[in-house]
Amino acid sequence: MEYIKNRFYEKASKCINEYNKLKRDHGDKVIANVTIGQVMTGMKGVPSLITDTSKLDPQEGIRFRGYSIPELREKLPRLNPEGEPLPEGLFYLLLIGEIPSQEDVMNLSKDWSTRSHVPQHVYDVIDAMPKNAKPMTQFSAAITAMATESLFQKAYRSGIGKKHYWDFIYDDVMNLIAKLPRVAAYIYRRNFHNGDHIEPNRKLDWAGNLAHMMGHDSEEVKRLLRLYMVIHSDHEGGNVSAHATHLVGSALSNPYYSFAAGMLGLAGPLHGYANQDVIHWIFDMLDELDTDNPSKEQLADYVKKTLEEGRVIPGYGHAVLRKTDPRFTAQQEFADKYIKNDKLVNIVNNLYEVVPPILGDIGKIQNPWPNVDAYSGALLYHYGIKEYTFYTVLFGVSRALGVLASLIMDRVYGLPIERPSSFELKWYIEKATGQSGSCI
Ligand code: CMX
Repeated sequence: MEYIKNRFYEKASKCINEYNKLKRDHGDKVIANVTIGQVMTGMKGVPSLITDTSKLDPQEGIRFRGYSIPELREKLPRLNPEGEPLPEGLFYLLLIGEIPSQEDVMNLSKDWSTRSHVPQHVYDVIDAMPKNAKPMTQFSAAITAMATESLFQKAYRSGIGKKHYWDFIYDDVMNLIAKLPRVAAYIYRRNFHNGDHIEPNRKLDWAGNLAHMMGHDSEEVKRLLRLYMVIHSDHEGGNVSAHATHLVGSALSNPYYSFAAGMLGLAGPLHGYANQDVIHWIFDMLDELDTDNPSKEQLADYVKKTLEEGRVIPGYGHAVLRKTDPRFTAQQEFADKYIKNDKLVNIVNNLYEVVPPILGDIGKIQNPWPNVDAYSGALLYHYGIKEYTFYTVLFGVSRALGVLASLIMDRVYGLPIERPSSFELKWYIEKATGQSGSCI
């Protein structure tokens, strides 16, 4: 599928010139000051990364190469007029910056299908782990084990020059993305369906095949997973999974290592683990209240109790967003259209009314509104994917599209190894007050 690679490089080579010119002519230009507060709140708002694939506006939410989620649902190619856009099209957009034609998307889908073979030793690595190893433990180990396939690693050892790195990274990325549904489905069937594995159907698209290999072959699940894979793919460069992938890639670690690092970050409760935590937290609540249909008053009391225990409300809040996440809204619209009278979906909708005012009243929480993770579990659960410890793996499969498209761009630009400065606490205290602190 060389024509996609060629089309990508034709566009990307213009960016290299602009990158080099900016570095050469404007390297001394000051673009921001950094406050102590920013250092102490996770470097929020410090411009320090180049990410072209998507941009997150605090009020409006994510735009992928300039397109909002509603625009993408309208413009990206799909298999039928009623369906959701194909993630292949979203990846093409992230990589090349153009809405692809139907033919481009079908070609990419075929390309990924031909690259999707997973070597036996990867399955052996998964099978060597105890069944109670968390799905994300198995997923990240499998991705690391696939590094034996890295073309970039081999080419680097053979002495290729820096300007050719992107070429091998590109093929590693395509191969890795192509294999992820098989790996994810393998873990799912191993853990939850007695290792009764299902072979891929080469005629299906990337997300459709994932649904098929998981054993959820209905059109409804395929449609849901296509939407899911599109909306979870990218959230600009500073989130933990994107930043970790980019950071590890800056050491020229191969894409398998880089992405495995990103997945280990996604597995954290403040990031992608929140999608399973939401369902876990709701089920704990239903157990405690001994009902499957809690009133809004009961929900409010349970939210307050969770906060009093010093815990976070999973699925709510965001480091950048200051409004309801449009990824939440896209899933709510999907539920409104296709799902009637589902108890879990109703609870998630009621929580949307109950939680924000309670979080808002606390004062310190910057964003009381729901994020993507507040809704996704209820949809998966409705369609029979009830094994919620697996949900973060699905997030991970999707996240590959964004962070790995960016990784190719990183090597196109030839970005250097990343190395911000660190100082002792007392250095900051001295900067702020002129006095030295008493900390060790
Ligand atoms: N429930 C309770 N407290 C919350 C909260 C929530 N949902 N969101 C933020 N807070 C608290 C923070 O823990 C912090 O408390 P301390 O000052 O005591 O440490 C305070 O409010 C200020 O935090 P913030 O500036 O509003 O938010 P951060 O940028 O620090 O954190 C996030 C953002 C997402 C980690 C946080 O909102 C959170 O923990 N949410 C719940 C977990 C979750 O849904 N994560 C998924 C995010 C989306 C994704 O990456 O998948």
